[in-house]
Amino acid sequence: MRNLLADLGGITGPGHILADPDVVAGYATDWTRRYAGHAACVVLPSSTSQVSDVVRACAAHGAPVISQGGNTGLVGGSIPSPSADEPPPVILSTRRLTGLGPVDRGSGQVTAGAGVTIARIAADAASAGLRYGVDLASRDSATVGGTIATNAGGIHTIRYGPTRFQVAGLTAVLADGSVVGTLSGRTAGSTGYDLAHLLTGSEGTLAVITEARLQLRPAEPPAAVLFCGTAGIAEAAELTGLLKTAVSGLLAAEYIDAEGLALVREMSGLPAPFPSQHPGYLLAEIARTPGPQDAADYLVEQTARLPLPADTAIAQDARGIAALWAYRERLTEAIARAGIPHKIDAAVPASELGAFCGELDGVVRAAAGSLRAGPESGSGDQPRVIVFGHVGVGNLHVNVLGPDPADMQVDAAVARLAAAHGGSVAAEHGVGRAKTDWLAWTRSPGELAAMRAIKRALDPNGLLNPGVLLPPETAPGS
Ligand code: 2HG
Ligand code: ZN
Repeated sequence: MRNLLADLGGITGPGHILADPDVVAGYATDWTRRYAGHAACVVLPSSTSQVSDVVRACAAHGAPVISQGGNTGLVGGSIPSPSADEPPPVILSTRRLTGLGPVDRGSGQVTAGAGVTIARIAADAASAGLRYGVDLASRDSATVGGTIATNAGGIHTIRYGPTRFQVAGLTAVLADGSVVGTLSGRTAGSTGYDLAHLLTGSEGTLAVITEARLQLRPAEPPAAVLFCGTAGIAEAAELTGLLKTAVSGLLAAEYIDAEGLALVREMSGLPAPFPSQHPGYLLAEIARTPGPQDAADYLVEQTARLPLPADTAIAQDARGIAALWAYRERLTEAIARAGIPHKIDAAVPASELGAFCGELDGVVRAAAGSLRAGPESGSGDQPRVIVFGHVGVGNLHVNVLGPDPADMQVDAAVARLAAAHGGSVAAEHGVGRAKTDWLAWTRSPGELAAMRAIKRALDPNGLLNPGVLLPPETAPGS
């Protein structure tokens, strides 16, 4: 191990190898504090060529490489395994890969290092009169590399699609240290397998992404945000469907259930949005469309035909818009302050959202029944179930406070329920370490075999993020 650290120090300079156990523990523990592992050290290369040398050195020492961006993941995908592996893995942090090229106004593209934050890309795009299509509450820490590795979605997926839709090219280092990819941003040309899109969503298991060419979008400032009190997720989904066809620029459609609103208000002191409470709330953001009308006329005209609930607040100025977004944006932080949550990021078809949420409480209670309650239980030691997320694309975040964070029964039960409703056990957060055992509920045996074949071909020694995304292979005959 001493040789490994010396070899890595020879590549990056010894100042960029972190081996102090307390410092390493910070990188080896995720944002939720639910996943933690062991690592030999953290290495911070500053270029693609240094990443290549680091991967080669780790391969020579047989040390697994765990790539990590801003460490904002929620499923343990950039956290080493908790078992005391021999040899211990190396966390390859991309935080020093912060190069950001000029926005190319002709193509509307920009080249960014894997360690550039989403907030920085957004600011850079805005200064060129453009916007980056991926935005999420963790924008100040989440990185280009991490969001590509997980194919992150965020609040504007309904408008621009997930990260995959923004990737016009990338550079990555494979397990043997070779560098692949292109940053030309060329969109025409079909010459076989598309590595950029194969690596998007591969969660660090096939390569270490070092740079990306990102497609930016025209700036679409919001004209208004609607905040509606609804009878629950089914009504919120129905309203979203109506909005999708009635307004031309639906930028976001987000859901918060009553428990989520109560918690965010409890933790942040935000005022109640309406005098009476509702089972759920829909936040819809609508873009200003080009044309002579001002925002108010536009909104009146576009929404006049819609059966909006009586309790609908409409904000049209920046301050009012930010005040309504605060209920949604501060939710994850509010939950984290209340305890260590079970987080299940699932996708469910729009037509099944009502049924899924209708069964959710019962399923959670049944699964939690046999568990020791943690200190964050709801009243009467019942688990506290919070549902929110990107209703416009059927991506819900189920958070459960109360049951022992180390136990996965509640998580598995919710994931199974999503799969039973034709959904996916993972949506924008990825599979990570948390969900590998459930992949077969969503992917067919043929698909899993193809995924394994790709992994074996690109990373025959299982060097990159072992234990993430794919479940461990069962030995023949076992
Ligand atoms: C969001 O949509 C993030 O705010 C985090 O994906 C979700 O905290 C969560 O469960
Ligand atoms: Zn989300």
